[in-house]
This record gives sequence, structure tokens and C-alpha cells, in this order.
Amino acid sequence: MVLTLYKKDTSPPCRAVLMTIHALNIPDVKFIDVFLPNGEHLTEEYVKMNPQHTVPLLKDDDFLIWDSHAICGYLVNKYGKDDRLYPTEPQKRAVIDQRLHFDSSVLFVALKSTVEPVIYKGDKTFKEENLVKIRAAYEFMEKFLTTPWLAGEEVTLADISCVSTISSMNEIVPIDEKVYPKLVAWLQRCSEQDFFQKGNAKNIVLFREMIRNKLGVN
Ligand SMILES: N[C@@H](CCC(=O)N[C@@H](CS)C(=O)NCC(=O)O)C(=O)O
Repeated sequence: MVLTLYKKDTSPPCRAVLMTIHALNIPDVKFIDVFLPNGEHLTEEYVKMNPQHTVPLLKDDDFLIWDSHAICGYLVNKYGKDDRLYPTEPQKRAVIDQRLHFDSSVLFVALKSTVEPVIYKGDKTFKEENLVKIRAAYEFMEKFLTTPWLAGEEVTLADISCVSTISSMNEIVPIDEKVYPKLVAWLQRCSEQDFFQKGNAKNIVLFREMIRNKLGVN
């Protein structure tokens, strides 16, 4: 098998895949950085592999798959020693899938609409109408967290996917422990995990620096 991940370290979906690779201890992955500001994701060669021209994109021999949630599920199904990160039991999996779709359709959408005008359009402040979406996302997360982990008693892909986005949001709207105590405790638990330290911690610093640089603050 030759596994290749096309990625950008500041990208939350890419960081979810990096964390999954570390959580599963998959060796010998080839990493290729895709520099979006230069349009490296819009070349004929890249669009042929991923017509949606997003990162992350995974290539496993000749098999191509994009979207971080689909990639993470594939990696557990194909390379996991067991199904712990993405259990096959129908109800456990349904809850995890709900959280993965929540990340796609609510968390990432809120983050993307907030940061894109700053990263790509030269805005020097975040728009309040977008910051409201981030706070609404925190509210939902606080309510979901009735167990130590986002989909129950064990850490799963739900935690990995959502923490990549939430830890990025935390750089924009710091999570207030008084308002969201369960969310802060969960973020802390996630950040103590080896996969977070290896796949997210240093890249969050890069994300922070990129945002500060674009905003023109130190
Ligand atoms: N739902 C997708 C989102 C991927 C995505 O939008 N990635 C951004 C970078 S964070 C991207 O590739 N943007 C370039 C584009 O959409 O052309 C996933 O989870 O992989």
C-alpha cells in the first residue's frame, strides 16, 4: 500500500485526518503540502484527482477519497486494529455519524464563513454575524456533552473531527469556561491525547499565527 495525504497544516479538516493517522499509528504515509493561496488545488492535475478541489485528499494506491470525515472513517475501517474509534454497532455509529455531519454542516461552515474573508479577502476584523455562529456552535457542543467524550464513554472520530474545528474556533472566540464548562473540560481532555499533541497542537499555533498575521496583530 502507498498512502498519500494531500494537506495543509493550518486546515482543520486536514488536522482531523492527521490526528486519525496518529491515533491509528499508520506508518509511512507520504504527505504532500498543497498551498491554496497559490492555487495549487486548482491545477488540472489536482482537480482530476478531486473535482471539489479541497484538502484533505487521500490516495491509497489508486483509490482517491476526499472529505476529512469520509477519509477518517475509511482509515479506521481499513487500517484500524479494531473499530474503537468508529464502532460498527449501529446506534454507536449513528451517534458518531451525527457528530461528524454536525462538524461538516454546522461547525466547519461557521468557522469557514468567519475566517475566509480575513484569510483570502483582506478583511482586518471578523464580522459579528459570523462570531454569533461560533457562539451558537459552542452552545450546541455544551448540550451534546453529557458524557466525557462527544459520542459516549470512549474517544471516537466524533471527538477528533469536532476538536480540530473547535480548537480553531477557540483561537477566534476564546471559549469562556464560566459559560461553557463542559466544552472547556472536553477540549482539555482532547488536548491531553497523544494524537492531539502529534496532529493538532503545533498546527494550531500555525493557524493562530496565520490569523494574527492576516489581522495585522502580534
Ligand atoms: N468538508 C470538507 C471541507 C474541506 C475544505 O473546505 N477544505 C478547505 C481548506 S480548510 C479547502 O480545501 N478549500 C479550498 C477550496 O474549497 O477550493 C472536509 O471535511 O474535508
